[in-house]
Parts: sequence; structure tokens; C-alpha cells
Amino acid sequence: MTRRPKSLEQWVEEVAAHTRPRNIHWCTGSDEEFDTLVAQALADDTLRPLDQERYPDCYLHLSDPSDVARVEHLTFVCTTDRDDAGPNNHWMAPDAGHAKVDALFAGAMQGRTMYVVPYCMGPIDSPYSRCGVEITDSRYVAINMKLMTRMGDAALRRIEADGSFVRGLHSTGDLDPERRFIMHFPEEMMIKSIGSGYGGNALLGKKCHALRIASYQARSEGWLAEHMLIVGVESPTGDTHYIACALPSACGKTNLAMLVPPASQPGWKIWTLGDDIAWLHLDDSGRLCAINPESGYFGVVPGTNEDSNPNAYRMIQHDTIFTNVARTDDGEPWWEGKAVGEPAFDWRGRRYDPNGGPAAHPNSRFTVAASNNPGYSELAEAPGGVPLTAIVFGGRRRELAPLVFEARDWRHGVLVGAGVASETTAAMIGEVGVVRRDPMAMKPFCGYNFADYWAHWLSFTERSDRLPRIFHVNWFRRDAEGRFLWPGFGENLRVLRWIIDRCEGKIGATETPIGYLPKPGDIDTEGLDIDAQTMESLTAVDIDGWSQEMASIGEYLESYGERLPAALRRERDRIAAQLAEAS
Ligand code: SAT
Ligand code: MN
Repeated sequence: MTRRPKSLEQWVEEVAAHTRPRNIHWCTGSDEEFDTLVAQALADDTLRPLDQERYPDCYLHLSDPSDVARVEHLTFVCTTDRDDAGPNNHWMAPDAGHAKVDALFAGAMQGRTMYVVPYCMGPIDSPYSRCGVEITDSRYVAINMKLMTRMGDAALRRIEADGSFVRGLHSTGDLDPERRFIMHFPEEMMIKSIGSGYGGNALLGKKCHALRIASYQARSEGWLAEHMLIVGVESPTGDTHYIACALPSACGKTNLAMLVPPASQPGWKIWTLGDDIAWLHLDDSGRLCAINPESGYFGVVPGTNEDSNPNAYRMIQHDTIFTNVARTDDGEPWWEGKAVGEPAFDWRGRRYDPNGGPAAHPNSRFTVAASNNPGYSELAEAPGGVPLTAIVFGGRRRELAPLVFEARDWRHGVLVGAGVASETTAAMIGEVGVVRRDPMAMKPFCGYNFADYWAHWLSFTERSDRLPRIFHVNWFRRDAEGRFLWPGFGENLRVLRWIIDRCEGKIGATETPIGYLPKPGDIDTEGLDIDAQTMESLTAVDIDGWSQEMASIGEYLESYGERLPAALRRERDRIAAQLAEAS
């Protein structure tokens, strides 16, 4: 048996005394254990079988209908000083936060098995990886953690060697939204989550640890924990550039990370390192390197088909857990945009009614091990990560934001990231389609005051002169009739190529107050059904619109008060002045 650190055993005993589970299971992470957990989940209906011939080892989980997305209004960062959590987080004093959830955890696991899930975020042998232990009463969570993280004995051995780990306590409680809380105690490296079984609320290694707790820890240790995919773009001559891209939830990170070059782009290859989270460190030579702390994907299902994302479409035809999709009459999973088949049962398990809303929940998800992806990069397991050529920020915006532009330098890039705005999606409970500021796509995930976070980002210019270039993209521009102007998906490679050409110094650009924009003809549109006028509107800067945008960004930044870095304010003022001059 793998040795269990004393501090961990003590904590497990304390939690068991408080939550009173029927029994305790320490997860080893073996494949046999996984099979047993799945068999038990099938027996108690947590998982339902799908057609095992066409979807071997694929299962369906239907959640409680009230528990289908992250709950930002119930997510708290509990720091001693309220200003350390900042206006970007809901805050509670640590004592009050503990008291609130501890009362709900009392006896919460009665009659249930308590799973102790040791996990490692990042390759087991990477100096950049960090471990945690999630205690949960959800078998579904234990099963998902095996797919999403390096889970079990290997992680336990690393915890013993590291001497520290993040503690995550989770119970589905009674699933009552009134008694649902996702609490973070970054000063104690602790998470307590109760009342939800949904991904981002319950798989504590993901957003809770790898972003909220890790971002806090990264600040004091000099690195960055970011909501970014990591992708390798290999050119026909065999050079590979690594790019990290921050987009809000449900804005296409998995699609971009798994892009399959269309026939019009012969010789190009895309390698996936990660689809959601990147941890960034400066190496000894000053290059910013990225690892993916996760080892699986928890991706949005609707819209995935042979055309939009052929790699993902095939990847989820075996060894996949589906959550909240619909089913066909012959037991295949079904979702809007699948392009084949017909739904017979909806995501609530009821007979499908075409007038009763979508068959699959818009935030339905697949969970799958990263190694299932045919484009999985060999370097995804490299302990030192991959050096980044470019960092790309983006949002979902019908108007204003051009298809792509480049920041003038790192400091300007930090402003570009801080000013990101995006329409809300079904990945969180709340209204969909409302534009809100989502700096660096981290609004729901930064574990400390955004003002301090921007200062931390800015500090990297003092530590390296080899930082990646920074860009902004928007795949989601629409015309007056609501049609998308840019085809997106695989064709986004054309934009990545422009980004790489810029980084290699191969092409010029048009200098504007908001940054460098593509010159006409520099983005390859051959074979696309897109006219010069559309390209022009995709790559033009609306000076008046941007003047208003800069005013709004200014107001937003000022809401952070005294902690706002002066350099960021000066950068905004400089661009606002240039826009005023240009109008
Ligand atoms: O719910 S998750 O955080 O796991 C997915 C997402 O919203 O990005
Ligand atoms: Mn995400």
C-alpha cells in the first residue's frame, strides 16, 4: 500500500467524524478501480449505459435539473482582508465561510461512501505541478477525476514527497440551490464545496484548485495560472509554434485546441496540449513556458460534429462520460448540432418534445481522457512544458472587436487582456448573451483582487525580455441579420497563421490606436466564401466605437480604486488620447 501522509490521514479522520459516511474508499487510480466505480454507478443509475456497440464504454449521466452549470453567485473567496479578494469576487470572512458550510457538512455523508481522491495537477514529474486531495461523497466525481487528472497512488507518492497539498472537501449535500456554496480559502489552500455535483462546482481539481487557489499561489511564487488552451501549430516545413489562448467558458477553446486543418491548408498540423487551463512559468532563459495541469477534457457537447470538430467528434465515440445530453431510440447520445440521428429522450430523461426546449442541455458536457485525442501532443507530458510564441485573448462579441489585432508590447497586451468583454454563455447559471467584462477570461476564476493580478502580469516585463507577443481575437462578429461574418472552426487556422507570421517578423501590419491590424490580403481567404468588404469590416477599427469602449474600460478599471496599477491607467489614457486624436 502506498504510504499515506500523516496530515492527510488526520484530515480524513476529522472530515469523517463530521460528515459521518458509511464507509471510506481511498482511490488508487487503477483501471480496475475505475471499472468497479462505473459498474456501481450503473447499478445505482448515476450512469446509464449507451449503445455499447457504437459507443463502447460510453455512459450518460443526467444531473438534477437545477444543477447544470457553475454558480458564480454562490462562489466565494474567503480572505482575511476583503480587499485581497477584490471587487471581482464574492467575499466572506474565513471564519464565517467555514461556519456557514461546516454546518451544512455535518452528517452530510450519512449512508454514503466517502471517496478520498489524491490528484496531481500537471505531469507527475514536473517541478511546476501541484497536488491536491478531494474528499467527496460523489462516485460521479471520483469517476470524472480519474479522467480529468493524474489521480491515485502516483499522486499520493508525490504528496508525500512535496509535504503539502490543496485540501478540497465536497459533498453533493441535498442539491438544494439554497444550500449550495463553493467556498475558497486561499490562505489555507482549502476548498469546501457543497450542494452541487456539476463539473466546475464539484471536480475541485479544475476551476477551484487549478485556477482560483493556483492563481493566488502563483502570485506569491512568481508564475501564472490561466484560463487558457495550449496548442502547437506545426507548419508545412515542420516548425512548431506554441500558443496559449484565453477565451471565456463555452467560447470554443476545445474546438481551437483540437482544430483539424481544412483541406485548404495543406501541410499544417495542430497538436493539443490543453483545452482549458494553462500554468505559465519563466524558464531559466526567460521564455514563458506552459503546462496543462489537467489530463482530460470537460468539453461542451452541442455543436460538435464531423465538420465543426472531427477530432472531438471521433474522440467522444468511445470511453466518454456524457452529462445532460439527449438519447436516440437506440441508445446513442444525441445533441443539437450533431447532424445525425433524432432525439427520443431529452436531457431530463423525458420523452423528447420538440416544443419543450433543446433536447440536450446547452451546457451538456463530455468527459474524456486527453490521451483519447488523436492530436494529443507528445509534449503535453513534458515536465518543463512548452515555450510560448504568442498569448491570445478573446471574447464573444457581435460588434466592435475585430477578427484579430496585436498589442504593441507586453504592457499594452495586459491592458488588452484586462479590457476583454464577452457575451455570457450557458456555462454559468444566469442570463445568456449579456456583454460583461471578463478580463483574461478569468472573471469567474481569479482567486484574488484583479488589480493585484494585473500588477502581477505587468511585473513579468521586469523579469524577461523574451516574453510572448500578445493578440486579441473575436470569431463571433455578426452582420445586421445576425449571421456570423467569419466561418470560424477549422478556418481559424488562417488567423493563427497571421499571428505566427507576425511573431516571425514576416509581415507588416496597419498601426492603429488599438494595436496592429492585418493589412488587406495578409489573412489568407483563398477558397472561403467571404468578400473583400466583409474582410475589411472584420479588420477595421471603429474609432468612435472604440473611444466609447476605452471610456467604459476606464470606468471599469477605476472601480478597482487605489490598488489599480498606475501603469495600466497610463496605458489606457494613452490609447484613449490616440483615439481622440484620430476621431
Ligand atoms: O464548469 S466548468 O468550469 O468545469 C467548465 C467551464 O465553465 O469552463
Ligand atoms: Mn473553462
